[in-house]
Amino acid sequence: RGVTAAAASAETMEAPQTVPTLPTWEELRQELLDTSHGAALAARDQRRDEGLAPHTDAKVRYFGQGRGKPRVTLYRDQAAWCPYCQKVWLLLEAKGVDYEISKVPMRSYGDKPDEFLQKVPRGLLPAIEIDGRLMTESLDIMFTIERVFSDAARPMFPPAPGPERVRATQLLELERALFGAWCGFLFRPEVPFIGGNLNDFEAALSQVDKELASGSTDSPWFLGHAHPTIVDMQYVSHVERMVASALYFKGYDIRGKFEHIDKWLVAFEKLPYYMATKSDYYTHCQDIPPQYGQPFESGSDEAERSRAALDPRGSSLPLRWEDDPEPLTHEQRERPVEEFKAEAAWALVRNSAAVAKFCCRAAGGGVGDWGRGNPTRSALSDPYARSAQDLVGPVSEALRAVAKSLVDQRFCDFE
Ligand SMILES: N[C@@H](CCC(=O)N[C@@H](CS)C(=O)NCC(=O)O)C(=O)O
Repeated sequence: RGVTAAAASAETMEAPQTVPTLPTWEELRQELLDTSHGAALAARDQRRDEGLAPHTDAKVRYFGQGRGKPRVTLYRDQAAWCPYCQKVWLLLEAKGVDYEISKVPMRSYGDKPDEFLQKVPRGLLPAIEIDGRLMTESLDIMFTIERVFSDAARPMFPPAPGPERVRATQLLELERALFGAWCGFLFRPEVPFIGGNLNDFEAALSQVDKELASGSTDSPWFLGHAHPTIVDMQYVSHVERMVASALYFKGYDIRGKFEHIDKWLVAFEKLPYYMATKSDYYTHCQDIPPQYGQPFESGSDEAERSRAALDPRGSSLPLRWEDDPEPLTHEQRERPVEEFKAEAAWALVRNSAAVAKFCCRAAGGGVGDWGRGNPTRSALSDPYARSAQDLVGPVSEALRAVAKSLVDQRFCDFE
């Protein structure tokens, strides 16, 4: 860009702009650390590395004083896209049970290591070890965690037989019905005029919304406690995916249509540990097809509009968050935009070598080989593609310019 600007100004006989010097990654790191946002991000990273903050990259989590090897190991998918892993992860966080994390790719994103397949021959995630005993099946895992680490003052499921337990059990059944209706809505062709798949999905959502409305007025949660329970966790990971996919593939706005579901999601969004597990709409819409199959896209105006607005290929700068169909959380709305820019720059600085290498895969060797002809393998994943080594240096330099622009408006304005 600097060279182009100099050439352009030579043609027009204007005084050439001074080409700003690009800082090194280390200089960028220091520059960020000298700001309050950067210092806060470094402190956050340190807490995460010590296991004291929820984060997708945390390798261990401690809630008490002890710093030894936790009794629990959670085997979770690498990219934090597996909804069944998310439920278990949320429960451990909500209960404050110390745990270690071992990441394993889902089959759509890579091959599972042999050590994991020896433990879990079918390869299913999540899996958990409690005191060295391994188990699978997310709901069984959640009930086992609740039993082994019971806390009578904060029950995660009604412990005694009675009406509350009956209702909690019925709510778990309703969740499976909602899941089935979502699958019908997304993965079966649309029925013209009758609206069959939509009607079933909408009826299930209405039922869920009614259940959320029927509880205590002080509590947004299904069972009326001050905290979310296993019932809420059982729902939220798939509702998160339903909200994103219904909008993107069908133009159907669940949060706009169902007030109590929306309030319940807002309550989740106030929990830092939920936010650490949450994904964004676009990511969900890309990670659903290799895992579940390709949804049927609606051609309605609403669907076309949502897709265009959510797909980054259609975006132009400056981004207008007010128009984004994915709502910001209350906490995100309160934060100044500089904080987000600093966070993005910090992420680039911390991971610069890996990001540059990743960017250069598209021009490298073996691109697309792994996923070719197999729709259950994500075409975007390509774990064995080799980066074009000769491009890593220039790409890294371009990324330094991006990072610098994020924290220095003057650099951004340079033409
Ligand atoms: N019923 C199981 C379902 C678990 C499941 O379907 N897990 C998926 C990921 S979301 C899986 O491990 N699939 C194999 C893979 O992708 O490698 C549970 O509740 O834990």
